[in-house]
Amino acid sequence: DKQPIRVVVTGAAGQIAYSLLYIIAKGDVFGRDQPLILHLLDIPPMMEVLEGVVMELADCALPLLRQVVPTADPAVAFNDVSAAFLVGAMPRKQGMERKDLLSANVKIFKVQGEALDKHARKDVKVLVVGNPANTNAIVCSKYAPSIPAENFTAMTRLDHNRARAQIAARANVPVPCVSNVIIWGNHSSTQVPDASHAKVNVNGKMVSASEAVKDEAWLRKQFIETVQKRGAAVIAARKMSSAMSAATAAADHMRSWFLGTDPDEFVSMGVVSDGSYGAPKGVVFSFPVTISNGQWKIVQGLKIDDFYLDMLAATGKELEEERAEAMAVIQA
Ligand code: NAX
Repeated sequence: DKQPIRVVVTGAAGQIAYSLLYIIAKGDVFGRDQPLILHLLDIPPMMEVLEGVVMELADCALPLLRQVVPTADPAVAFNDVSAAFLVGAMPRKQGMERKDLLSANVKIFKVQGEALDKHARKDVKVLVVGNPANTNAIVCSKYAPSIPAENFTAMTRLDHNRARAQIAARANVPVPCVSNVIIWGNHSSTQVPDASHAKVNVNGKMVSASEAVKDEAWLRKQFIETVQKRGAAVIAARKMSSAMSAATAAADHMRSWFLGTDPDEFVSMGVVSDGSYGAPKGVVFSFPVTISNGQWKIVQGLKIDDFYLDMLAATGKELEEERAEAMAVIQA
């Protein structure tokens, strides 16, 4: 029998966590034979709500879930964890300036970075979901110098899954038939959804997205805009932001990282940039990656059509600006 691993979810009383905790606890992320101890972090005013979540987890009677630790103390939450889903963040409130939002989040991710540094396993895999996810991941990593920078990643898997779903619907194939879409850059409206390297299985034959969709104009315009604006469209309809799909994507991201990608498959992940494809070095930039033995690798040698190059530069520039703003808050 495997020993249980400790997994922390922050923002555990929130709406993404409400879907995510069940997906993790039933074994869909770390494997059906991997027992788990779940650490749930939220802020003190949310402890009563969190108690309700703990009751529901118990009532699911899940065989792999060995213990649940609800807490408002980062030292307890991050103790000995192998995986961290950093979902909790300061949401943008009405009248709040971008700068205020950034400085609130710098504080949160500084505290959590320090707690990871002190208390987590040195091989902890960290996924930042809370926005601005890419920049929060840099801040967190900066305050956890004893943990490799490669272990801090940001979520663009939701955008990746949205892109697959759009192409599958357009090509009239089931969504598992679509792979190798790419989300480049920031998890923001400047992200670059790129289907030019995608593979689509149409009746058993592997073809490009262009061949499957037969509408190049759609791939270069509506497809890109729909994926970029999907979060806003969900808010407009639901009056709340994406939660079920965000939770599913967070689970997909961590499962790929722990268990690896399929042969010939790549997925999108915000990772520390080494300058590949002209992205600025040191920012957390979404790239296509393959994963084996728990290590991600940026896919090299893809030919990037000129059409996407300006967009790649713009999203990289936005990430550099965000990083500069975060560093200014840190130094202030
Ligand atoms: P909710 O507001 O429902 O939940 C957030 C929870 O985080 C709350 O319970 C809050 O008390 C808690 N929290 C706040 N500060 C905390 C701290 N310092 N430590 C621990 N917990 C803290 O938001 P939800 O809809 O669950 O979204 C969470 C975050 O995900 C937001 O920042 C949101 O912008 C971001 N998203 C990121 C996505 C991505 O693709 N990267 C997509 C979905 C989502 O919009």
